[in-house]
Amino acid sequence: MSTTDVTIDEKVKVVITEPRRWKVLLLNDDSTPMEFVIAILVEVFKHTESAARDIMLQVHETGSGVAGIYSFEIAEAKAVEATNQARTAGHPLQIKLEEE
Ligand code: TYC
Repeated sequence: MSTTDVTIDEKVKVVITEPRRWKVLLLNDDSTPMEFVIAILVEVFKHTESAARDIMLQVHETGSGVAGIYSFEIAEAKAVEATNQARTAGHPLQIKLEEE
């Protein structure tokens, strides 16, 4: 019986790209109560009360603001959760996803 040694000279190219990130934007409207928006920012987006108030005021004063930045799946889940809570409470709060 004979044996043969084989050497494999192979290079593997690994390309790593950063995962895409998505901004969850809150849009201003005339009737969603300020305290409701703050509660959503605390409960769904895990902000402190003080940060939530600042984001809510930014939306109220400029028309939009970033609630958080996440992978697409997490951004979508949080947007759906916040929208469901708003509709259940009868508020027109609008939420958009935008790639970072
Ligand atoms: N503009 C609303 C009001 O005066 C408050 C508000 C803030 C609504 C942020 C939506 O995403 C929003 N009651």
